[in-house]
Amino acid sequence: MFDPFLQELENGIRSRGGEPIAVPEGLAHQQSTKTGSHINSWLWQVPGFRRWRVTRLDAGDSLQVLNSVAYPSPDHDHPLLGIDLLWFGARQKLVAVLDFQPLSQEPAYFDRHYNGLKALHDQFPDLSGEETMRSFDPNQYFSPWLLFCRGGAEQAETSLPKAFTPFLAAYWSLHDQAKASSSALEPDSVLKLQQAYDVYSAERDPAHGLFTSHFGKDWSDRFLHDFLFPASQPA
Ligand code: BLA
Repeated sequence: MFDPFLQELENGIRSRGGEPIAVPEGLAHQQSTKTGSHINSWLWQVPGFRRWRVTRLDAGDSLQVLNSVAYPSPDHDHPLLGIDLLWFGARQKLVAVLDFQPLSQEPAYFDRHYNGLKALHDQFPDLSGEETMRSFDPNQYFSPWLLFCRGGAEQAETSLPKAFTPFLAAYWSLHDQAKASSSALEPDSVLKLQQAYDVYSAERDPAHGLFTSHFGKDWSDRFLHDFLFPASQPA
């Protein structure tokens, strides 16, 4: 379902000099003996970034996922790239979240980094519904201009493909601007905030139950703490 987006993401990463690097042992691929679903993950070394991870889950008609997070190098304080796309085929249900995930909720931070995303938020009202968050706090590591849609086939097949390319382009453009200007936050603070994102996300991520049901608790715990959010520690 999301493979064209996965390809586009990968093409962008490669065109910026990104190289695949090793995923911790046993976490790059897993197949469920129960459901036959499989999950693949990639790590990229990309100039200007500390870490860039990508995951694809294929559980057939029940669920397709594309998930990615990019952590800029600590010498730049711009937001993380956050992508979470879910398609529940049997129910024809889309959950799409695309955001520049902020390190701070200060107005000055938003003024510096959000012109690109604000424009997309206005341009794609179909993906910019005021959806309620059930597990996350919208005021922590999410921006007021995130593209967040709980929709159906129409949004999945029409709105999302139209928005995905400009969303990535806006993030690359933000990244280029950030590299060309000086960071307002010190590298130490940027790193601490990115690590706090991992701790927070590992606690709240609604995916853990889903992973456990497909791939068992031991593998899912390791995947969560060693791959998805490495600065988090097992409870
Ligand atoms: C919601 N994300 C969800 C849900 C699942 C996943 C199962 C609940 C679906 C629903 O609300 O109906 C799935 N999340 C995953 C998977 C992975 C994952 C499979 O991390 C890992 C491979 N989530 C992110 C990122 C963002 C994000 C980077 O991982 C930011 C763009 C957002 N996901 C996000 C939000 C929700 C969500 C905002 C709704 C959660 C809520 O209602 O609080």
